[in-house]
Amino acid sequence: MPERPSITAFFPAYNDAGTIASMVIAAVNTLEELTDDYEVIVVENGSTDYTVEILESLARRCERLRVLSHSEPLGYGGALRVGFANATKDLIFYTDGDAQYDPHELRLLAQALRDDIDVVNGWKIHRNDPFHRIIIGRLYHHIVKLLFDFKLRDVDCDFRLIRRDALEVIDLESDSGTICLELVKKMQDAEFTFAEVPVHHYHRTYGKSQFFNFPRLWRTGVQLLDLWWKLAIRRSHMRSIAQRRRALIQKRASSQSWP
Ligand SMILES: Nc1nc2c(ncn2[C@@H]2O[C@H](COP(=O)(O)OP(=O)(O)O)[C@@H](O)[C@H]2O)c(=O)[nH]1
Ligand SMILES: [Mg+2]
Repeated sequence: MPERPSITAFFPAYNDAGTIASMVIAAVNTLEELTDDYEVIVVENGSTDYTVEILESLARRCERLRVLSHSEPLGYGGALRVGFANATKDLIFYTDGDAQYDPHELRLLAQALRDDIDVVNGWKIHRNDPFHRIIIGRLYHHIVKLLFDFKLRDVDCDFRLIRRDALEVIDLESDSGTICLELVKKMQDAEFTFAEVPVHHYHRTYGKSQFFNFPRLWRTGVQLLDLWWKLAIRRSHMRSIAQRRRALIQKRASSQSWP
């Protein structure tokens, strides 16, 4: 891997008009410090505020920005899958378009990416969400840790830097927020190495959470059990992971630029 690897930064955005412009600009400024070869992608679908207008205006001014607008509902998982599929650089960084994380802290992720690390995952120093959400979030954390045997400190932290070749070893299927569990579980099962760095988490200053309402909580519970059945019990994903991981190890070993 070159000393300054190329980076794709992407954000899922749904009704994030109040935050998405600053996210893109903060990402561009940080990427310019870290690499000469980067792109920024925003995956938007069906926003009813002025997100699309802001993004179109930004894209006219910033040639490195690609806006992928979809009219069909993607869901959070669908939006992440579109971002991953369209990323073209060696490293992929993503975080949410609602500015609850700060793209400047991509620097911290990049510093922690040693040659033997495949994923650098943030962990929230202090979660800035409403009190009831913090309590339910803690409960969720312990339940999923037990169900999926997660080694990571904060699986739910959507602030990650991932090597694209490692990501290509796994297939992601989730359409909803459970995609984070699927991503981390499959990367863990593929024996990729993780580093973890503390990152700040901020109050949502604009719009409202797509996840946190009670019908959704129920649906998330059902999706969680479905994922647990597939990934922790049936484990049919392991066959393709093992084959593709072997191929990746060979590819990395034969690649001259790989240390
Ligand atoms: N494109 C797209 N983005 C989404 C969708 N659902 C959520 N997002 C974005 O993903 C980010 C995280 O969603 P949010 O509702 O804040 O989740 P929370 O942080 O867990 O409360 C936000 O920036 C949302 O705009 C979706 O269906 N499509
Ligand atoms: Mg949020």
